[in-house]
Amino acid sequence: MNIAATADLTYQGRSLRNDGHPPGTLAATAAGASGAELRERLDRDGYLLLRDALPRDHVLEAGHELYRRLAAAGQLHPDHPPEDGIAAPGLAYLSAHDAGRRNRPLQRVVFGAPMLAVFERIFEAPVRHFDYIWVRAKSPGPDTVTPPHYDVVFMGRGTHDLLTGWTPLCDVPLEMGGLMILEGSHRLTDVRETYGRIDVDTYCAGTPEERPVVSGESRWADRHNGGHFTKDAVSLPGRVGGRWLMSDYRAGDLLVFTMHTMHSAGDNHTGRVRVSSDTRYQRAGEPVDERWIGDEPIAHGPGAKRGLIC
Ligand SMILES: O=C(O)CCC(=O)C(=O)O
Repeated sequence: MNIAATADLTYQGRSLRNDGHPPGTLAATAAGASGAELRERLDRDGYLLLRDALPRDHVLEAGHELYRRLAAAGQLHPDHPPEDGIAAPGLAYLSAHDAGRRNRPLQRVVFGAPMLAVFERIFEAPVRHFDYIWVRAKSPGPDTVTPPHYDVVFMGRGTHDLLTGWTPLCDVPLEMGGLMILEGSHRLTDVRETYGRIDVDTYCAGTPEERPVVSGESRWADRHNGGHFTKDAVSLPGRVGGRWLMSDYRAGDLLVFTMHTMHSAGDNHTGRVRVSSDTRYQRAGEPVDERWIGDEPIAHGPGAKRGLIC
């Protein structure tokens, strides 16, 4: 099925309607499907789109809380209620990395029983989540795309049997630039064996220009393209095959995908800020990537950097 011709779909201003590889639609799986069915679909497609998997009122409340924080920081339009999420005039870029901290409404959604139940069904085991919550607030315009990447390059120091839960915290029509997945990308062996083996927090020890920290001032020289496979989502299907698969999302939907599922997000063509979170889940008994655990996860900070002989 092809995406409606009317939806405005661009990535940094360029059309995503690549003639040879027109975008397609993400296929939904019943949220109540058995663990076996969920695992089979995940293995086949590299993702699960579960409609109405989470309590919509809790999800909307989490989104409203984010909007209130953005409004308090002057990033929303002062003439509208914060809960409408209307961007402030001229708003180009938003940083919301701290907005997941001390945020009870959001924690109730991403660490609460309905979410954990989904992952327990998939893993058929008790699960744990990473403590770090990635919050995204995407302003209108071409400046806040998410370039194509695998998540494993950012969080691959524990088990790779780890899943991402991408949670829209507002309704996200296609033209708002919600998450899109590259069809079949979890089966791209060459990409998995090369790019997929990167750890973004490594550097070549012994080369002074790549020392991660000098006198407290970060001099980190990124040798990994920010962890992105490419900055160009438009031509990627032509390079490696597949189509960008996308969808409208409603608050309450959940998109689950593997560490080796290529994903990206395009431009937001609405006047509203797109709010979402992404969080990670694994079997409780398996090794965990310590960068994302605890009250103050070290994340990609100096403590995460590892020197390699290269
Ligand atoms: O929401 C986005 O634009 C990016 C999300 C993402 O990269 C992820 O879920 O891993």
